[in-house]
Amino acid sequence: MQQQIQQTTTLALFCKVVDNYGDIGICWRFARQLAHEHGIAVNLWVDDLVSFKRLCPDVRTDRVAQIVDGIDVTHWRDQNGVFAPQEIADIVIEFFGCDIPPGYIARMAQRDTRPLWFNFEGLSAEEWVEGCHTLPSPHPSYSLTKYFFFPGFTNKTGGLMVERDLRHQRQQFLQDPAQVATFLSGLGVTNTEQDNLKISLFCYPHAPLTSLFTTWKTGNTAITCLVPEGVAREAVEQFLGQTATLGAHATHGALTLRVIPFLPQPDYDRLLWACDLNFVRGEDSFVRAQWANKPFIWHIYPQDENLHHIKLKAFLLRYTAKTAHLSRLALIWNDAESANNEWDEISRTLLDELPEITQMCTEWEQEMLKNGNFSTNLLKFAATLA
Ligand code: TRH
Repeated sequence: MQQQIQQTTTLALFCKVVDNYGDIGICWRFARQLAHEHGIAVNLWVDDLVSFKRLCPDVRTDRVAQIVDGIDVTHWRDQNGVFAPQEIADIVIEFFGCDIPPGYIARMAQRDTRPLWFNFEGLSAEEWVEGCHTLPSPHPSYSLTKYFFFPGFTNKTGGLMVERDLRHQRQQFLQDPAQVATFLSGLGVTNTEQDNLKISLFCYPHAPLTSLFTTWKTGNTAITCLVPEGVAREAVEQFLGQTATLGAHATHGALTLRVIPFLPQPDYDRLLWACDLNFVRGEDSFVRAQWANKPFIWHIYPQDENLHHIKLKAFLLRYTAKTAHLSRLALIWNDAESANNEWDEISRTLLDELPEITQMCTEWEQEMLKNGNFSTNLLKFAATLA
């Protein structure tokens, strides 16, 4: 027998941090939405509290169990454990196919009301996603079925994760120049620099940063580039001529580079909103840049045999139909195409085209909103199984 989705529903979300911040970044966002917008009692199991703390400073790294922002957080230390029936949630979600403890699965199979079980998959614009979205996978030995649930860019996928009041929050922030100025000056941006073209930079270390910095510093546009501490350290230090500690900054030619803190997630959104162009990476900052309604360049998470280039091209095909330069720069940035001495021209033209591209961002945002919100879509699908 299955259960109805309702306010008293409990949900366990299992997150293994494979690398960087995307895994916990996505799970934390998802957990908060389920709890705050849908009233679900969420238990987030995460194996790396140190990475978690970086984007959510309230997390205590020395606690096995804690409540953060109304969400039960459990430090997932190993695969052992015997679970009591009342510990098993109504809905169980494993992020990116992480293996949940065998004892937990065994107990899921013993519940009179079987939990609804989902695998939260990775984001891709490739066409095959639509065919795999919501497919069932029966467990080989227990009477349990797990369903694959994919985020995506079409209405035949789960859509993208977006908070109910995000647009409103963004509009309120941007309509209040004093708030934006206070936010930026809190990051060290001077009054004079507030009028510069503002760019946030979050990428993997292998991006062609030296070429980018050279173009910007020799160009005519005054730029302030904000880099969270620890990001692209080597190239940033080369430009600064000093250690890239918090607050370090230098101006060469038209470019000022500033090392800012790695921000809590809500402030990272504000950074994306406040900038004119955002360099983002991985999966979650990539999606947040789309909700920031500002032009962005995506540095995709690298995979063996350049599989990520297929993913990148699939996205660009959907996204950049109208802006050849944005697409070309993204391909060069990800080493999917060679610059052929055109780097300077392309990156400069891109700056000229920013107003036009910003218009396109608005159209894209509208299109993506039509697919609904990932969390709500997942719960709606769960209700069809209940
Ligand atoms: O950190 P990432 O490179 O994470 C990656 C990707 O998710 C990739 O797909 C995955 O396979 C790999 O991890 C294991 O990039 P991403 O996805 O943008 O995650 C960064 C998170 O950190 C995101 O939630 C935004 C957040 N963040 C802040 O909260 N503050 C900051 O200052 C910055 C720069 C990021």
